[in-house]
Amino acid sequence: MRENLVEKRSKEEGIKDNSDYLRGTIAKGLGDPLTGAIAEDDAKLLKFHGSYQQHDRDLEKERRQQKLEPLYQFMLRVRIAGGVTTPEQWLVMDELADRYGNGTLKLTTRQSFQMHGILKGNLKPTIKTINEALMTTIATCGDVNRNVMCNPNPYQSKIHGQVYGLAQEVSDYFQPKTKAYYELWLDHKREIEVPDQEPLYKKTYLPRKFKIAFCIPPHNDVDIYANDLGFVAIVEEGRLRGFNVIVGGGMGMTFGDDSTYPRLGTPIGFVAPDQVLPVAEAIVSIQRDFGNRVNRRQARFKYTIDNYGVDWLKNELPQRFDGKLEDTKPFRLTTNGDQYGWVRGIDGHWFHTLFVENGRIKDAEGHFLKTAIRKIAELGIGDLRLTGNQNLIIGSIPENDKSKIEEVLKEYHVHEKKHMTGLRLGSMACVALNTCGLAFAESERYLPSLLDKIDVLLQENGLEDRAINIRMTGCPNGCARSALAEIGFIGRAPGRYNMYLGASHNGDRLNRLYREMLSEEEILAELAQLLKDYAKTGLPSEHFGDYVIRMKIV
Ligand code: SRM
Ligand code: SF4
Repeated sequence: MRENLVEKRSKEEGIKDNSDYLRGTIAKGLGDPLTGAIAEDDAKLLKFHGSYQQHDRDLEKERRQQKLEPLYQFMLRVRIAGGVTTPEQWLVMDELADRYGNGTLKLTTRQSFQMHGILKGNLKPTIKTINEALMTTIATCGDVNRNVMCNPNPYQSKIHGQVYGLAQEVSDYFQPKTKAYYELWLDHKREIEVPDQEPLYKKTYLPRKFKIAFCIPPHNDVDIYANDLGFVAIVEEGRLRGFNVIVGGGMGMTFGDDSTYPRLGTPIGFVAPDQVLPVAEAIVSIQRDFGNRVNRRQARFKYTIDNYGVDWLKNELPQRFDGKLEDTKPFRLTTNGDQYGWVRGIDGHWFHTLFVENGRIKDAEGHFLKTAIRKIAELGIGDLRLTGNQNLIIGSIPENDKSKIEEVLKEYHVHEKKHMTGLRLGSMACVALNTCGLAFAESERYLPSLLDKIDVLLQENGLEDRAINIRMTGCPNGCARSALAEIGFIGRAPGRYNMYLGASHNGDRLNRLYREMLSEEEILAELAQLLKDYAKTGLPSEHFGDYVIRMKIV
């Protein structure tokens, strides 16, 4: 049976197998001056190094008319476990975005940085500089474990520090061991006498991407149920007892293919803190050995679990994990959004969560966010923390320096909470056009203007302060986790969206399809009625997602 599967395995499996531990012919392609691109197979391997080959989709037609190849450029993703960066690291990213990127930074839904628009010849100096600043791009993409998420705001308790430490440990542990990355980007000499080894991943790595997150109830700002593997901290009498283990979450689907679907993670038990790494390794190895290597659309861990069954997983686990999986412990999540404004941490330092529209750090007319954060980083105090909702926390600020931060934000007109509706503060959009090759419709560039119009409806109905999560993606891959939005939009075609309603406000229930292929006018007409009814018949503290379920609207 497995013999046959090897013969039928997907093209990507062959590419990984023959890549000499992720080297392929990337080095040769980078040096080819005749094209801005690299070879197709190498572009797949490049993902493991943290970069996607893209082209500017806005310029597609024009370039074709001019008989030029597409304007090839590269996106780089930078890995920071738990999203915590120093001011010095921020300044490096800020400068690189201007020097080699498109002058902006994207804070992603997994607490990473993305830079867009890097030309082939600039990839190496960019990656090198990132590494010199003690950050890395390795394994931010590709069939490996990705950036490990963790609640970045330590205001609640000491537990945050402990959990963050574990997230870092897990993130480091699951990085690939190949030396290809260091040779290609950091000029390390290849040591032929010390052959590469991937004790965990082996030569073909994982069947598909793998995502791990940690959350500390009651906050679910990492969307724990959207991950292949989630750890929910269980705190008793102020002490970290351990973690509930949740497996098989994922958001992606393909239109017209019912065998693909978003899936919430399933809790399978509880482990002590020192069992996190061993249980994670066992689970990753199960996915390595049983994940589908024939059909990439069925290769995520969620399908492995649904294919073999949760009971099978629980039986397989003890064969690879010596520790004890106890019964899942009760926990309560309240929200998957961020809490904005200043809060004081247990060490007396201050943390300011700032809304960053769709995670894009840029200067725009009347709103100089990029400059403001650079000025804050130049003060050299505290740290800068990326949240899983594409926002930024200006963290660890001593009491005496708080006013300095406020002055900079004011000077550069950075929007403050009071100017925004609860809906906008709960909004997220994926990148989509012009860089994402998979986008069917606009997302990041469109959602703000749609929200301007929805804001009017909210004001008409006195709902401007209600916290409602709204998320948009330009295709059904779900990068902004739109399946977990109380109001979700997924792009179908330019200017057309499917509308989904009814996810819970805390990220533990998926939404459902409400209408298909809506234009903006149709979206606003639907929302005008829904919001009017919600204002009239919604219960005082009832979340919009719960309301549409109670009223059987979906
Ligand atoms: Fe994603 C592919 C952007 C978080 C599910 N994602 C992509 C690519 C690389 C497009 C591509 O393959 O060519 C997008 C790059 C666009 C660009 O121009 O930058 C892209 N994904 C993003 C980011 C930047 C969205 C954002 O606006 O913040 C997020 C980067 C996270 C990070 O720092 O690592 C991002 N992607 C997610 C998430 C959310 C999460 O992980 O919590 C998901 C849903 C969860 C999941 O994995 O199930 C997600 N991205 C996908 C998928 C669908 C995977 C699937 O199982 O079907 C793809 C397509 C694929 O893998 O084939 C994809
Ligand atoms: Fe691109 Fe689709 Fe992800 Fe949006 S959801 S970034 S359109 S892959």
